[in-house]
Amino acid sequence: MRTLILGGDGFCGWPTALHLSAHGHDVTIVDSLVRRRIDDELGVQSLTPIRPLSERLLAWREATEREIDFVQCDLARDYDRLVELLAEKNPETIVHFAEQRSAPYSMKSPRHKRYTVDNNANVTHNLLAAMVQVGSQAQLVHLGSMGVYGYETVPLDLPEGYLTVTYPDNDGRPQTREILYPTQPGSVYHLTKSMDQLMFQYYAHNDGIRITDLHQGIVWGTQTDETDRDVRLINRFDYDGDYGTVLNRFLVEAAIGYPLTVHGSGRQTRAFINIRDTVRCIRMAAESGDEVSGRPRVMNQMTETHRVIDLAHLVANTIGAEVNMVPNPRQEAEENRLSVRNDRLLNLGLEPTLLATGLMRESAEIAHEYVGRVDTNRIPCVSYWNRQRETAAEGA
Ligand code: NAD
Ligand code: USQ
Repeated sequence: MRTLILGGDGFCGWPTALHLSAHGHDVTIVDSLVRRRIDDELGVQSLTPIRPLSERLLAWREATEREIDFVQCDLARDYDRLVELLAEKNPETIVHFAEQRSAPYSMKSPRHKRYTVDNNANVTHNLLAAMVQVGSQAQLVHLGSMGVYGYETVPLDLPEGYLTVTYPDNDGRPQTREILYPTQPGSVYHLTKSMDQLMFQYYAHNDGIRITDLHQGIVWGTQTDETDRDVRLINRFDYDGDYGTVLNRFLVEAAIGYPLTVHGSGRQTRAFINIRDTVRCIRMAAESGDEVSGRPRVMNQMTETHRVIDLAHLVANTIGAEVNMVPNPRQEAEENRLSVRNDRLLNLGLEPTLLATGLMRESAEIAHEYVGRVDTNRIPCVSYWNRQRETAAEGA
């Protein structure tokens, strides 16, 4: 299968590129390398020493005799290059990871909000328009977010993308239809994922583009079977206040004896998935294809839900750490319940890697190994959802 991986130098994209290559896909990575520049902007580095992409690709060739091609392209800006690329490679699958993915980064300032919308909306729309322009028959597999559903407590298991609603027509007869589950984004980043959904709905309906939107939970862990093969293939591990996600941050905090940073009450419940399951799910999505149905296939890509405070206690009990309740920089519900359907990936063969399986220790060991690379000044989350409003109010 000819497969393009957009955003293939990132945390999810790199191990996915290797996993698909190992399973016989003919992979091309397309990436602007903007994420490495954002590390420079923020003055942070991955906990793990990630190598330049050229070195990563050489290491993969040496380890497997398999080639992965790389094209550097800003997909939000260089539309003509994207069209050329689709025509030249004629991919059967396009996996789309190429977005600014941090909620805190998206809330840092008006510039960061505007960059996130500009980048994410343009990459997705450029891709869809280019696929139509070249008559691409590829299946587009996009990485969306569980967060588009919002984190209100609702008395149902979150369905996979669509909600069946019943309403009375003008004659009072009950009618039923399926609608996209109403979005309730909790950050500008999550807002862009909600916008993506509408673009997918439109292009699937109007142009018959085949789309699978994977609503993914928070990814934890770092290594996969493929990235483990050579130290030069090591995956990114973000721990800083902008890009570090909660469980990976707790593991690094525990490794350096930094009190675990639980935001607010800690009673926020979120969905999680291990990076090893991420790469498998994407392969299952790519290889199961999708009928041209005129609407996107949505699958919830998560394996378990946890409250933040329970994760903190789990890390404290397993690895040893102090738990600190810090003021919540975000505007989010103090508490929510969350229950999610994930039948579609289970039916495709997903065997969930749960926290209970002990893999947390593997991540903790990596955190220990690279502890010398941690900059503790970069741990606090200093992106405030409402700081500007508060500052304006204080000044008024
Ligand atoms: P990441 O920041 O590590 O990787 C994103 C990659 O996309 C980077 O290599 C970056 O350089 C590239 N990119 C961004 N804008 C681009 C552009 N305009 N042109 C070309 N390349 C561009 O992020 P990640 O953690 O790997 O996330 C990948 C996708 O998965 C994102 O869309 C994210 O929303 C989704 N996702 C991630 C998580 C998670 O916990 N990491 C959870 C759910 C969903
Ligand atoms: N949190 C803490 N302490 C921390 C960091 C986070 O208590 O040190 C809390 C947050 O306040 C939030 C929860 O943990 O309640 C999750 O935060 P997160 O940073 O781990 O995850 P989030 O911002 O939701 O974003 C991440 C990815 C994003 C993806 C999303 C999936 O960065 O790309 O879309 O997870 S989901 O959350 O399901 O929408």
